[in-house]
Amino acid sequence: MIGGGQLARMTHQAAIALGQTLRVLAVSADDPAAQVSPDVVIGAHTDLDALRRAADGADVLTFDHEHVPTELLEKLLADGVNVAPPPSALIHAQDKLVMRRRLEALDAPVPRFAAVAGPADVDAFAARVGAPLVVKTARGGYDGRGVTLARDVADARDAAERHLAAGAAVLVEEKVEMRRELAALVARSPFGQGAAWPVVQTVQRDGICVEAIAPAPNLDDDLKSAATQLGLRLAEELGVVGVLAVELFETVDGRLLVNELAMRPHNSGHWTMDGARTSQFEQHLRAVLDYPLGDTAPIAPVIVMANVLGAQQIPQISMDERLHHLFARMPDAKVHLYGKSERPGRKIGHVNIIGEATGSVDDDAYVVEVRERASRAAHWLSHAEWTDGWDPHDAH
Ligand code: AIR
Repeated sequence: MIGGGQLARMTHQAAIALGQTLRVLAVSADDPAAQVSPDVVIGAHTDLDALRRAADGADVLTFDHEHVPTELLEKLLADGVNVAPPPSALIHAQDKLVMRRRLEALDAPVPRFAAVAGPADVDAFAARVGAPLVVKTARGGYDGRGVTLARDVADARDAAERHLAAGAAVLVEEKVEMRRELAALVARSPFGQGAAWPVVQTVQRDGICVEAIAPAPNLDDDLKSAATQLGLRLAEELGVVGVLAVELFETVDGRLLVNELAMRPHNSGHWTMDGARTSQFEQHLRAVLDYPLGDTAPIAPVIVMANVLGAQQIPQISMDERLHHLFARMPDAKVHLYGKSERPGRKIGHVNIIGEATGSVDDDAYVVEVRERASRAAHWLSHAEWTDGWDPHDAH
């Protein structure tokens, strides 16, 4: 796996059960996956020699992020390396302009957009669509980086010029009026088998995913099947091998629009580790190894995942001690820590809470309760602070 972050770490965890060893190409021996895999190659994902060393003798090469240049992957393909997903698919997760154009050609719903070569393109688009606008770099952004919400045309023009001056390809999009964000997570094997987990709702703060609710509560049946079919169809048409995440907007007028694609395990699928019969990490391995895919059924009416994001002020008490307190209060919390240093806003772990079997995902009070428990646990782990003021010394 190219990249040694948390996604590689959790993929390695799944590989163990399948009798596989995940070799990782990591930047440093401290990377989350390098800490746990016995087979680590240190190097950069932009260095062909390092990629070749990592691929040597492997059954298949896959990714923990989408940043490996496709030119290098083409060279690996020419060497005979089994690259999954192949660069011809991966390009749609790397370049938002390529992705938007291809999806439009496939008649898949996307926000209105235009490529920007200069300020005149922003003006022309704004004249057609109006403000506010969203200016994005075509490549490189994740967790909200490279995305500017512009209130008016002047703002949008400034943002575009700034990105263009830095040498980036730029696009401008309508600001979609959305009800919420959803994600359709699917997997596809080279054999052509597809499998989909239930569509989830994701909650973002400052462009970073903080929570995922599986399945998405109160989702209209037609939208549910449209999102699932779209995920499976895109995986097929783009030739994806492995997990594909389709990030979606549900608009206020009840439509779906594709925001972004990711071709690897994805934050919106972390709930599957404890909440589905097959986790996304195992499924990604099954898919790239061309095994039959696993059962994607959820094991409870609702499962909520909350990210542990580094706090502004790192707490005095150690993570070990925080964990101790969390487990004392919430024995059912399923915790996944990534072995990362704490920095403000950085994804350092997540918590899954499995809802009681007697509940229903369309019962608002039940979902609110599970969400509160998940976010309270995650906040405790990052801040060493109980959001409800709970004090263990008062509890009997
Ligand atoms: N990642 C990659 N794209 C999106 C995400 N979340 C994961 C990968 C990558 C890690 O985040 O596992 O290696 C990088 O995290 P950080 O906090 O070091 O930037």
